[in-house]
Amino acid sequence: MKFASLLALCGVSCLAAAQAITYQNLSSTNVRVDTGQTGPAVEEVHYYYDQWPIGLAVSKQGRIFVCYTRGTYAYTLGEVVNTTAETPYPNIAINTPPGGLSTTINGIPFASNSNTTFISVQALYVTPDDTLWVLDTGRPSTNETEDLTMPYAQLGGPKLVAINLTNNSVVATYTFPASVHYPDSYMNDLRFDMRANATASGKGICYINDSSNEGRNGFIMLDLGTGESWRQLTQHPSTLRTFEDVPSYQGIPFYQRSPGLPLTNIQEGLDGIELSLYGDIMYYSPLTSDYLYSIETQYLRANPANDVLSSQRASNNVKNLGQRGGNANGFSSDSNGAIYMLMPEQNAIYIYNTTSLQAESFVRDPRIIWPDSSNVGWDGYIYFNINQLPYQPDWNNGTDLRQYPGVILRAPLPNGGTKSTVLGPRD
Ligand SMILES: *[C@@H]1O[C@H](CO)[C@@H](O)[C@H](O)[C@H]1NC(C)=O
Ligand SMILES: *[C@@H]1O[C@H](CO)[C@@H](O)[C@H](O)[C@H]1NC(C)=O
Ligand SMILES: *[C@@H]1O[C@H](CO)[C@@H](O)[C@H](O)[C@H]1NC(C)=O
Ligand SMILES: *[C@@H]1O[C@H](CO)[C@@H](O)[C@H](O)[C@H]1NC(C)=O
Ligand SMILES: *[C@@H]1O[C@H](CO)[C@@H](O)[C@H](O)[C@H]1NC(C)=O
Ligand SMILES: *[C@@H]1O[C@H](CO)[C@@H](O)[C@H](O)[C@H]1NC(C)=O
Ligand SMILES: *[C@@H]1O[C@H](CO)[C@@H](O)[C@H](O)[C@H]1NC(C)=O
Ligand SMILES: *[C@@H]1O[C@H](CO)[C@@H](O)[C@H](O)[C@H]1NC(C)=O
Ligand SMILES: *[C@@H]1O[C@H](CO)[C@@H](O)[C@H](O)[C@H]1NC(C)=O
Ligand SMILES: *[C@H]1O[C@H](CO)[C@@H](O)[C@H](O)[C@@H]1NC(C)=O
Repeated sequence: MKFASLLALCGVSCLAAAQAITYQNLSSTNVRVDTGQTGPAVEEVHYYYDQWPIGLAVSKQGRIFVCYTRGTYAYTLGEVVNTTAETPYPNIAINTPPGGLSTTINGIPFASNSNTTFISVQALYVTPDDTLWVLDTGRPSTNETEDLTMPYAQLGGPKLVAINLTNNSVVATYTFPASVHYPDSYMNDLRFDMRANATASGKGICYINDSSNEGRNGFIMLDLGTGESWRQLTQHPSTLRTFEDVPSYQGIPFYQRSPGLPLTNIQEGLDGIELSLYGDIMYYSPLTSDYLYSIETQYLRANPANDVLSSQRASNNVKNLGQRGGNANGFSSDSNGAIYMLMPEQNAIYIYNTTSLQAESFVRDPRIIWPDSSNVGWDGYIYFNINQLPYQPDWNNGTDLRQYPGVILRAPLPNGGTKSTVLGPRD
């Protein structure tokens, strides 16, 4: 029926209905639309044009340090110098392992064993005393665009390095024995409890997530006083990837397509880790799980070398806190004890509220295309990297679908939250 004859048939009421059709585009429709935004305004802080970032940390003075996993990048640890550029930190020499990033022993590729230079830095953290902690996986890829061949680590390569930000010099280096860091381990991030009573040595403890996509996930603990390290919850189901998980990013179901390999799924295990305000509880989850877990840190701090039942006890004390509403990639916390969880499927950051025992939406924004690594600054903002990881060539059959620039975003924390200094030391 033509419109004119329809009008003749039903008169004014049909005309009103016809005029109510407003759909032309999203800005002119009168139908309810998902704006993609929730929570406080998100600000763009820095743009990456040269290298895709992974980790970041913000110092007490507001200096921003960033790192990049690498194969061919010129440097792996950098400092933001202006809105569009970073420079090697503290200098290019320490970013340049002698003899290259990797080598070949009896025909098998191995990563550099240099314990004095940075090979491939995955994560950064600034403790309340304004020390920058640098976590080097010691496992470079051979080429950023084709990172299938990740050589095994050698003793010395995987390390934790402390840099005093006042004079920009290395003040401590910790390496890991083969019984703790397996050749196929992949250390991902770190959190600290520097209080004197955290360990017998009195110098504090570092908790590290081993997210290796090659299998043996779990926690690595390092006593900063003795340099001793140990593992807990290795291959506990709560640290393992979800079998054949298919997340959705930007509304598209995601399968991993690695060049030369059969279609698969994301393989990384244990991912988000964060301490409660007073350091007594560790919250954690694998990358491809919707479940949040926790364990009292006393069970992680127990060194199996001194207590044969410690692994059993840790395993027996894992708590399943239920689902949170999606996969999560990396956690942070603030002075109110809120646990921030980066949510790559939702383009969002959620909070696990330890009082209401529920996940809550904090911020959501269409620019949050794979939030990766967040840090809370002394200025009351949460800073986070956007690196478009699901678009990297290694997950897209060799095609790089990322679009420069990468970006650092920030959002103001709720309820006056800021950097927590409870777990000290303070200066
Ligand atoms: C979308 O709708 C707005 C408001 O009616 C209008 O100003 C704009 O020109 C439209 N855009 C397109 C591409 O049609
Ligand atoms: C940012 O710093 C880089 C490197 O030092 C420099 O080349 C560039 O001109 C600077 N850009 C601005 C806008 O200041
Ligand atoms: C890295 O791999 C890509 C894709 O195979 C290739 O085009 C490029 O030349 C390689 N770069 C280096 C520095 O080897
Ligand atoms: C960092 O170095 C400065 C200057 O040497 C010193 O005053 C400060 O105590 C050091 N910070 C720490 C945490 O050791
Ligand atoms: C930097 O400060 C640390 C800690 O105070 C000190 O041990 C180190 O010698 C200083 N390094 C330089 C190059 O001044
Ligand atoms: C670094 O390697 C050298 C030479 O092998 C060794 O003497 C030193 O103890 C190592 N340092 C650490 C922190 O592992
Ligand atoms: C360390 O002491 C604080 C109080 O100062 C206490 O709350 C905390 O539980 C203690 N930590 C350990 C591991 O005993
Ligand atoms: C990757 O590309 C190759 C060459 O086009 C193709 O044969 C293969 O099926 C693709 N792999 C996947 C997992 O899509
Ligand atoms: C957590 O929930 C409690 C109780 O519902 C509420 O008072 C508090 O503000 C919430 N905290 C955050 C950080 O949202
Ligand atoms: C540990 O592991 C993942 C990588 O798989 C990082 O992206 C996370 O940020 C993480 N760290 C924390 C502190 O949650």
